[in-house]
Amino acid sequence: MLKLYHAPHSRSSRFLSLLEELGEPYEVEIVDIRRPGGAHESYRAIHPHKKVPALVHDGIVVTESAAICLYLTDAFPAAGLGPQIGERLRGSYLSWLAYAAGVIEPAMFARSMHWEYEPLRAAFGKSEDVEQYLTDTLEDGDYVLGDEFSAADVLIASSIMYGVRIAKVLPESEVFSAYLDRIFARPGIQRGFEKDQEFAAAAQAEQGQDAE
Ligand SMILES: N[C@@H](CCC(=O)N[C@@H](CS)C(=O)NCC(=O)O)C(=O)O
Repeated sequence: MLKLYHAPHSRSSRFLSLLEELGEPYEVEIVDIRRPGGAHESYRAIHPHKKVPALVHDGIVVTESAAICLYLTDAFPAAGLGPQIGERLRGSYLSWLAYAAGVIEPAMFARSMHWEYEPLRAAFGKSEDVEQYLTDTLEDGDYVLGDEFSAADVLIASSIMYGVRIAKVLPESEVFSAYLDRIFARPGIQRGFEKDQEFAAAAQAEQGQDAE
């Protein structure tokens, strides 16, 4: 059985979508990351930084979004959500997963903080280069792997969505908008969104009850 440790409207939300795309049964445990002091200390046994997402599968704990994507698509290859070892696009797939976590996320954060970029000191890329690379890639293909949707798109689309619509560190370009429309039109992604809304509403209702 798969269990997702999740907080509504957070980086774990995209895993509701990925799990829905995967079509495997899963359960969800809500982690209250927003309480003062963060998640309960007992959650550190699952995640070393008390963050979400975390996934447990048959007693194995997997943390870090890119690793969870890879774990799921390797564990359930029949879903066809990630190229397998030996397949032509495997290298690109791994590169995009690592790029999402190791380059896009820090580069966009650096941009939002107006950090001055020092190429010889920072291991991640310059945000202008990230923006250009994403634009060029998505001009050339519908997905980061070209014609093939994969779990990497779940990460990349959520970063672009956050960058464009929330942090406003990426432009609302035609290429980004069309890509987001394409990804968010997928039924599994939609179901994940709806489930996240339900979890958010339930958490809010619980908080309201606690306040009474
Ligand atoms: N590198 C982690 C980041 C996860 C992360 O930043 N999660 C945030 C929610 S969006 C969190 O749980 N924050 C709670 C905290 O830091 O106490 C990943 O990609 O999975």
